[in-house]
Amino acid sequence: MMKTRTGAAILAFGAALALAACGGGGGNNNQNAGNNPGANGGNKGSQQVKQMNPLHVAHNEMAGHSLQINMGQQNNSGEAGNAAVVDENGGVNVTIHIKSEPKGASQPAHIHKGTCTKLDPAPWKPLTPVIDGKSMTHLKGISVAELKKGKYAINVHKSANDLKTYVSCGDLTL
Ligand SMILES: [Cu+2]
Repeated sequence: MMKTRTGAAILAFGAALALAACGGGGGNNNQNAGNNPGANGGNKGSQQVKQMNPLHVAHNEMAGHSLQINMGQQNNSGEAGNAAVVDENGGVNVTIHIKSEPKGASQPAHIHKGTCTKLDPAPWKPLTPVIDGKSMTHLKGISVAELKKGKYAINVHKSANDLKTYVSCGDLTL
């Protein structure tokens, strides 16, 4: 019973994050609509079903269909926050929320191999640049299970012109 509740709480947290991110602004909504028309309604429905169904909750807990990630500031940027990676439609949705991003900035973000303390400098997968502290990306053909088998980190760079300066990073696995 305890385990089921924990799973449900994590799922609910993920869903809340996703909903908060989707409702964050016209830009995000437009992006979603462009990539996958009508997907929003379907996603909400299926997430609700998963929360209600104990079998799905138990499955989520065992297979680990989502990762919650702490994003830590780097180089005194103050840009700390969190990120989530959630299995969705044959891929993963990656959402990033960081605070204290400079106004008007568009900061490149990627998944890199390695860890925040020992990062492969070559980006492994590009993510949507972080603007107003937010980024949402759907990556096809990747699963949370696959990510958990390796070492990966999400990092955010100061700007397209200053990729060498990292401002935020979070390890996908501990
Ligand atoms: Cu990067």
